[in-house]
Amino acid sequence: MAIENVISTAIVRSFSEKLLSGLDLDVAIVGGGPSAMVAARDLATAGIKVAVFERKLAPGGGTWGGGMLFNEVVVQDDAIGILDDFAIGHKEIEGAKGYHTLDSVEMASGLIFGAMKAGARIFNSVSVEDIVFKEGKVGGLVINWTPVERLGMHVDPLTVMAKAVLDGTGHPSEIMHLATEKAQIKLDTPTGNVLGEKPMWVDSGEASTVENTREYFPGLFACGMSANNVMGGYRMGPIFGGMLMSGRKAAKLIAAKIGK
Ligand code: 48H
Repeated sequence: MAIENVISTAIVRSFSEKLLSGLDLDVAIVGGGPSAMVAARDLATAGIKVAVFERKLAPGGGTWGGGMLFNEVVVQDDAIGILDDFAIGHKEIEGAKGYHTLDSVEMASGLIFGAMKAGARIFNSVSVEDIVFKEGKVGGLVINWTPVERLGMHVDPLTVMAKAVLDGTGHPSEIMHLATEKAQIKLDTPTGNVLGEKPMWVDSGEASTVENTREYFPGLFACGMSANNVMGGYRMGPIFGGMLMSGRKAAKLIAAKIGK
């Protein structure tokens, strides 16, 4: 076989195997931001079959850009253990004990690498356009290539079945909106709907991100900014400890729910 064919055949075969093994999951995570990456790593470490579906070419969500494109972020003491689990470096801020700066590119790449090395699969350039809602239960995701979505091409999607779905889509809580608007699901919130994110209040937002990380409908969980948006928490800017701790909490809750 010509080397040109060897390369193409190997890629098609290898990707097909990966995709086939990703069609039936324990946990399907939507979005590859920092909270999702921690959840993916922890779930995979616990032997749970998990895959992340990320719309963009590069997973990592809002991590890369730091604060206003200064590629540094801040993480507080409570979440330093999670950075250490991923071997991501950090240094304490002079005069602000308990708060650390770190390079946002190291954080994004470290989270992605750590999740993959633990055994999580990441499907990039894949957009989740719908959920599977069968006999009153959330059963999985409906996926398509992002370029198909962006170009508005009339191409039917594929489905991924999962015991649990984690909405890690960040500020827009896309999966929760699909759930309420298309499946008419009543979420476990005061109104049954997404309450909507509030303005900036750093310490409140950090705490509520973790608090709001939970199951909102049987089999449907939210983490990170998505969880905060669902429950009307405050935003917090470029501090990421809450996101990391939210991912860890989501993994614990989901593992307990699916009995692993
Ligand atoms: C596939 C999708 C879809 C879809 C969205 O926003 P993220 O970085 O996620 P979090 O919640 O872990 O982190 C939030 C943090 O980055 C942030 O924005 C902070 C701290 N803001 C504070 C403030 O004050 O503004 O990533 C979400 C990811 C992105 O990569 C999207 O592309 C992806 O989800 N995504 N992927 N299918 N339907 N929707």
